[in-house]
Amino acid sequence: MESALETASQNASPSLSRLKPLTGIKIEVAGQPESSGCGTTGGEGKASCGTSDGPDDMSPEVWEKVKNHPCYSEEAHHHYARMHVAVAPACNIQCNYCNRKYDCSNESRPGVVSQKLTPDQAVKKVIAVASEIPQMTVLGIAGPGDALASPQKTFETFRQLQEQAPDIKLCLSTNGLMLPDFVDEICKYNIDHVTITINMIDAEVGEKIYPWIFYNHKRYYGREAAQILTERQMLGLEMLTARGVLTKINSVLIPGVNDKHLYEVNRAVKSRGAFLHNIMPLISEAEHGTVYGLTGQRGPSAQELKEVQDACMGGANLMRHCRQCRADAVGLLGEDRSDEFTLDQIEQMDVVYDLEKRRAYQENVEAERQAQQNAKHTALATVTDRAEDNMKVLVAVATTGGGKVNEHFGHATEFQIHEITTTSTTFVGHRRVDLYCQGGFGEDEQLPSIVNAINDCHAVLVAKIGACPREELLAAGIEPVDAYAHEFIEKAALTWFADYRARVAKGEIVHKERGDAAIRQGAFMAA
Ligand code: CLF
Ligand code: SF4
Repeated sequence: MESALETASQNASPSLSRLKPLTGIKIEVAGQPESSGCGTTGGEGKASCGTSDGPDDMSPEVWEKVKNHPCYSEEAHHHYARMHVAVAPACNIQCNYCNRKYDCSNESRPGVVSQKLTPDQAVKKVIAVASEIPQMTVLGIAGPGDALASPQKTFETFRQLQEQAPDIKLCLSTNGLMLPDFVDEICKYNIDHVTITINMIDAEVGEKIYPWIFYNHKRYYGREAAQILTERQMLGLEMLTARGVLTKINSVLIPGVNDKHLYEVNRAVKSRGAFLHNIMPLISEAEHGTVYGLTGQRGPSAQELKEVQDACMGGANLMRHCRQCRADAVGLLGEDRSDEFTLDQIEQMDVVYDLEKRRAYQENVEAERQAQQNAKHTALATVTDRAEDNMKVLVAVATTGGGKVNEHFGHATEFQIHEITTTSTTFVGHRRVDLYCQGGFGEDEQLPSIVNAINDCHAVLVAKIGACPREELLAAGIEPVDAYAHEFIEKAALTWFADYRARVAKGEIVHKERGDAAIRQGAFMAA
């Protein structure tokens, strides 16, 4: 194993045989074609990717890779789960947003220490989770350090899983420094999804993010370190593209450091065949003890994040549904079931890896997914108001899934945000919030933080809402709407917007621009 890793290829051609980029998820109103998500034929000007309503606009090979990957398909993330195993503790670079006591900020929310696993323990855990959660389709290694700084542990885990759980997709996340050395190894184990965190392509920007790297038995500092890192990242990306591996680029948006620069990053990674670009907000709370946290470097507001994402439209397609999950996360994106699968609990489990049962379950998921898509299209066809004007607003939506407005305001731990025009709805992200309803009672202390998180929205669509939060939301200028409970989100949003514009036209209300919203870090999630 060691020798194979040490002789990992430097020979793969970096020439570009690019995958076609993906389309976004702009949903058009009745009578107009619905632009389906992660296609391979477009993407220009599309708002979001990591999605698809169907395989029609991409090659069968690409569709096969993305259709049940919750990060590469926005639509799939409602149906399929991923898990991470924390087998890679070491790192070979220092990011100013990282404190080694915590999970890797590149792919995880800092603040929670992982239970580090050996490859054998990790494989056992994956098999146990796959048996309990048959919709778990992807296994990722995303730290808590860098997956390729501990290559033996990383690839031994993948090797065993390829043998024991052949239907699980393998996914790897790396800072990219050692990537060119391991492209052969990545292909050998059919790891066909690789994330590279690329925060800059200019060493002058990079030296503000990376104080040092450790490369070829030597420590490099400042601009020289950043220059080596960016060259290695670009080479690794090109090599993966040439080998047909799907790549996603994660970028941490650091206001005042790389916010103006990420557009160039987007274009550079697109030209090298990146499949998706995931621009994530910096998390930099002082208690994490990171350089940025301690020096007061702030993260972006919701609108700052959206502005950078919007500016990047037309380049590499954007992922907007990332939850910055932990390096040992288990479950659907946005939920974390890792507590159910500690090593002690796994020891007690009667684990059987039943491939047929998993397949049968996933066939049912696909049937349900298709039924939801069909029902959504039918519902959208009934929206008839297609007046053309330039008005557009954001709405927050409380949902438990199924593409419907079906969550009570008080039970929501996050809201989906959609941008609505008269003719389209576009998913623009999630906002995490503090749970309002705790122990059966509304918690008024939480309300200001919820208002802050959706303060740029004109309305919040919910299945139900109590009198108290309703009044406070109205006072804050956000309209609580429960008239469309259990309707499809797009139809509900468009119908509400038609009604809103009618009320504005009649002079019943005055349309005003909304302000900015805060990105909530470390919100209270437990019910
Ligand atoms: Fe994990 Fe990352 Fe693979 Fe997904 S996460 S290694 S690509 S399986 Fe996904 Fe989590 Fe965002 Fe990462 S939501 S932090 S993008
Ligand atoms: Fe931390 Fe990940 Fe950066 Fe390494 S690559 S310093 S583990 S955030």
